[in-house]
Amino acid sequence: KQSPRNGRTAYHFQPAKNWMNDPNGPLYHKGMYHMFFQYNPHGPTFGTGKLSWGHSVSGDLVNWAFLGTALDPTSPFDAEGCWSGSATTLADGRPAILYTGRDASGVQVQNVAFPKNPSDPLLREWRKPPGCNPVVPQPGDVTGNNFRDPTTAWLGRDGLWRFAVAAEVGGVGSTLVYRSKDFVRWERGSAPLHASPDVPVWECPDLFPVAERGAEGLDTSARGGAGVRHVLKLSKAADEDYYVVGRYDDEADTFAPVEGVFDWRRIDHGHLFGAKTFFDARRRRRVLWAWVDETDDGVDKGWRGIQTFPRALWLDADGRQLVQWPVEEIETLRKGRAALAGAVVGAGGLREIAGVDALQADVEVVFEVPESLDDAEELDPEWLQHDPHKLRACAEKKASSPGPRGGVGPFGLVVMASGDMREQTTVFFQVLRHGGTYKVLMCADLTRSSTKEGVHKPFYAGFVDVDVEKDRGISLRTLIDHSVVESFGGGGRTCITARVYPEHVAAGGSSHLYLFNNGAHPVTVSKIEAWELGTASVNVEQDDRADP
Ligand code: DQQ
Repeated sequence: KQSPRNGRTAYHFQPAKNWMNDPNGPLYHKGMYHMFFQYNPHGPTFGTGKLSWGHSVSGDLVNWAFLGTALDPTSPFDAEGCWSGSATTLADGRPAILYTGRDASGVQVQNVAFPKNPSDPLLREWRKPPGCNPVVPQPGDVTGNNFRDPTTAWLGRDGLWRFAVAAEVGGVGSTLVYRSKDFVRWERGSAPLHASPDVPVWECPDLFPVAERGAEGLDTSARGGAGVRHVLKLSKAADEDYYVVGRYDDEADTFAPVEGVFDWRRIDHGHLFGAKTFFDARRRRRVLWAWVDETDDGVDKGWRGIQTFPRALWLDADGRQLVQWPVEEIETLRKGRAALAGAVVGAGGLREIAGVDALQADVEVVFEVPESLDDAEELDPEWLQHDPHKLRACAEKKASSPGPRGGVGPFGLVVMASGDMREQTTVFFQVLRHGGTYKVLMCADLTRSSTKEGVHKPFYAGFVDVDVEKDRGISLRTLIDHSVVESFGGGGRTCITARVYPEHVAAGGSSHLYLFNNGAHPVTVSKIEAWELGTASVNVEQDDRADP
């Protein structure tokens, strides 16, 4: 039984205490992974936003050592906060940071910082050259003081560096590009990389290349052209993270979606924010981090904010959507393994997966849908609007009435369930008929995740781009870690990240993990592997380590 960890996770990145939000400047440098993050060293709230950059290093993306803060709001050009930004490896191998400062009067500007001692592999100290900061003051046509979050820079064929930054220009949410020869003097590109008249404020942009075939990552400066596409990712203020796949032309600094329109797709159908990727040169991977905020009622537990478990990501064979998957280093944490041989879960069935600690687990399952899909329910066209409230109504209808009903699904996992099942979080699929074909809906139903009041208990849903008539197997991988449940459906095409705060867990009660099937027909589970995961060493405070 786990001692109450106050919801703290065992293997997700989080500081030992205090407030954390966006990931900043993730970087692989001289054999070490660096993670910087928006950090309030003084307490567990965003407060006035006068944030620093926390800094941790790791050899494996799993275990992390906190090095303190790399940037603090101590200069005129960041006195009100060192806000989000990115790291770039320059031509001579030295890293550089570009970040947003809120200057002494709260105006957002862009600054540069370099390692104080470039030969220190831990990059412990950074200097912000006063002579040149801000390298990009706020332009006159920016409105709403929305001018922030510079990306990792990339080199164009003309030998000039470029970075992108989110800006509200005349009320229009835009992605601007700046160019420089020396990384200090920057010129604004003539036209924005993208502009959304209907969205005034975007944040945390990311622009990165992806190979059209295979899962290997590309360096951020990889040229567009045959075999390479680019992803433009943006966080919509007070909303979610979106991306679109397109073609970036470094000649004209233009980005054109492959589908001709900005058909924004969600990075994750649960809730995360400020996602940022980096190129992991060691394993030639594109790796994504994203902030996952607390969704409890703000209770003071001394800390707030975790990051997703790092995800490798690549382009799906359809050339339009991303596939995300926990980096393989997670396997170093695998302890006890429970394997249920191919199980059949009958209509209305519930089968416990015993033998692993249900609070720190990694579960991989393949559900084979029944031969006949005749009973699949009709998809309500309103659901296509991805209206979570409609979808939630659907789930509540389903989840509340016991026993099997018509339909193919819902079938999936019950996680973090109390012994009496009064608390439970379900992650499931529902096969729905839609105009002569079938769509697969993936859901995470948190409506009964906790008996605690004041805790957000949403219902998340997204469609999974799989063709069940061609391949009856639908895969689900779920990482469980005390107060977070990260699910990857359809091999990682559809992800749902959810925070849960069950009282039975807080009280140190035992938690259970089940397969379930509330459809009308038995479902065969052709693969089920569940591992208990150990506790990683994540930013453990020295005094903690002193404990016996
Ligand atoms: N958080 C940072 C900003 C960014 C926002 C400040 C997104 O730079 O736009 O902590 O969460």
